[in-house]
Amino acid sequence: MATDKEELNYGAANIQILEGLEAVRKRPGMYIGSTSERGLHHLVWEIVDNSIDEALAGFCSHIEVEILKDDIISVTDNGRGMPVDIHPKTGKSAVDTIFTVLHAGGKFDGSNYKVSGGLHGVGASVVNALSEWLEVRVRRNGHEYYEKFAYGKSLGDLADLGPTQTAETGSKVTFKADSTIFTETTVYNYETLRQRIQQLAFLNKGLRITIRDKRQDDIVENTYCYEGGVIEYVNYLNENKGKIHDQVIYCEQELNRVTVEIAMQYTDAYTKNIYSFTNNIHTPEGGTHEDGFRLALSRIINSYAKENKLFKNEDNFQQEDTLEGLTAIVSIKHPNPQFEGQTKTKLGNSEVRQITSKIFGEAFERFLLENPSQAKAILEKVALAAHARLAAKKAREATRRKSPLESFGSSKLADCRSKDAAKCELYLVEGDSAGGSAKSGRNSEFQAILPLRGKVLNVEKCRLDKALENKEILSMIQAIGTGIHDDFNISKARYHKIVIMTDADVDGDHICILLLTYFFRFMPELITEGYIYIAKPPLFKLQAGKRVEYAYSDEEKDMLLAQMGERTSIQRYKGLGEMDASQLWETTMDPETRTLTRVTLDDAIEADKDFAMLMGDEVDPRKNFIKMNAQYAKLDV
Ligand code: 28G
Repeated sequence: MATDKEELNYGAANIQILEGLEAVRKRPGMYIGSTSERGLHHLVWEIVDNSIDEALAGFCSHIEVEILKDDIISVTDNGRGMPVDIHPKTGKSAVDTIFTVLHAGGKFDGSNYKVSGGLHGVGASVVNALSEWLEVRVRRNGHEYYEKFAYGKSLGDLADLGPTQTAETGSKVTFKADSTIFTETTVYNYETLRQRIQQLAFLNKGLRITIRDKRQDDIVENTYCYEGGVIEYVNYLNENKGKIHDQVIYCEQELNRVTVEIAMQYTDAYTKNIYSFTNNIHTPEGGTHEDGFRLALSRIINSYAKENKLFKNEDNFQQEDTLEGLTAIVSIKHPNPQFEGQTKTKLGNSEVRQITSKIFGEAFERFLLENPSQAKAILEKVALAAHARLAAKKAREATRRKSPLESFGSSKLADCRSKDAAKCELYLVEGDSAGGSAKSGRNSEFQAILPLRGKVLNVEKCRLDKALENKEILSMIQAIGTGIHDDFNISKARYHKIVIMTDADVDGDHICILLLTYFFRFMPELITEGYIYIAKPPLFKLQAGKRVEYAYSDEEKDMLLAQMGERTSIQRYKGLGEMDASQLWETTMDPETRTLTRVTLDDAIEADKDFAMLMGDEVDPRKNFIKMNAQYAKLDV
């Protein structure tokens, strides 16, 4: 029995705890970034991160993530099981503390147990606070334990359900997101979860992770486990690319409590793909780990070239020469990472530059010495890149000299009247005929139209200097006004919305991917700053008497058809060109009624792989992709 005084203290502690989680419910965005679809998925990562930490501690080899009917998420791991012992002060179990105290078990408790952790890394209590209900089961000490919560509040102390049949240990968390918080959607996207889970499997070698979708009767699932970790990640990214050398270069080492793991391989592409991670978090803005890697890479290549007397005209390779065609994964684990930058995805810890540079530099130097033929191939690639750099510089200077105004004469741009970039929109339209409809249908105050003819140049397969000889690309650069590549300056953008508008068919998709490739390669900030959009033209027009409706998907068509009755006529739009100016305005361009999808860099890695597959030299996967999509297009009819 508790004394009165203890009762009082216990109550006080409880009130504080409630206040903590109330704060989360009041301002969820502060804890999980947003309450959009993205925030919803964030809940899953907060829970999965705890399982990953248990794996990093060396006690968990398998994690299972299930989406159950009603969009309930269940995460299971075979770790030691969350501790169940009672905390002497609060009188509560450790499980209870993990789920009801803000930041419990996180990086805030001074221990170094927690290494993993999403961008927000706020822990299980935040998920609990934002769930209609959450259930936890722990297997430990030969017993199973259970506790349930609603809106973050315990519905009863941790219960001992008695002995288990097997000696297996682990944790299982099941929760349903609170739909009054996640008002946009509570529906999980399998592909989003699958991609990140595959990435987590690549980043944590040997860890097996399963994702299973049980929302439909036919269950969908994927299991990932990579013994080679980041080496297999590089193999996967380079699958459809021409390799300059066979072996993926690899190092893994710990120094001053920082673990550095790097895998890299050169391809015959002209672009670089360096993906860096800190504690499994993607750091697209780079930081000291990436800097250290790049520094060591160019330092070692230059000293190798010097020692082997490989320099001809040049006396030095620049860093960018050593990056051309490179695919690299830089993954570090740090007990106390400092994130900086616009989106807090840039690693700031200064000591990491040295550590990464030293670990990678030694390994890479050794690789070059031990593998002379692969070293030769790499050095030749770098030398070629250096020569191309000079040619590209000349070409770039040529575009810069032309101001947008003097070159509009040759381009087909129909500009808008407003000069307020924040209000202006540029529509990139497939084909002259759709371009014509768009020009007559638009609101010319703030909407500009640039018709693009034919297939936009494939930038994956050429260097910058070639890309700049392409008329379509030139008129796009000139219209947008930012310059490109190293000369890029977002503040010069003449439009804050750039909308890709192509036919809803395979060719249209292809042109859209080509344009995205182009932006991804040469103007990535336009994507990261959220300037790039994809327009969604309707697939069907339904008419019953005077009532006209547009459907943007098959489901929508079926729904409308059921509403409008038997005698509805259906027109399937095969292309934008079939719409007249007013239809195009109403369905695809009118800010009041249109649907635009904002392009994000979130899936840049996936997208880049798709690009490589679509554009690369290996024809078969490309054919398959197009066939697959052609099939979908057929099924749509
Ligand atoms: C299923 C979904 C999510 C987890 C564990 C295991 C331990 C633990 C979790 O400890 C944190 C640890 C000591 C300060 C640790 C068990 C040590 C011994 C654990 C999970 C922080 C709490 N035995 N498994 N937490 N302490 N799985 N999966 O949440 O240092 S959380």
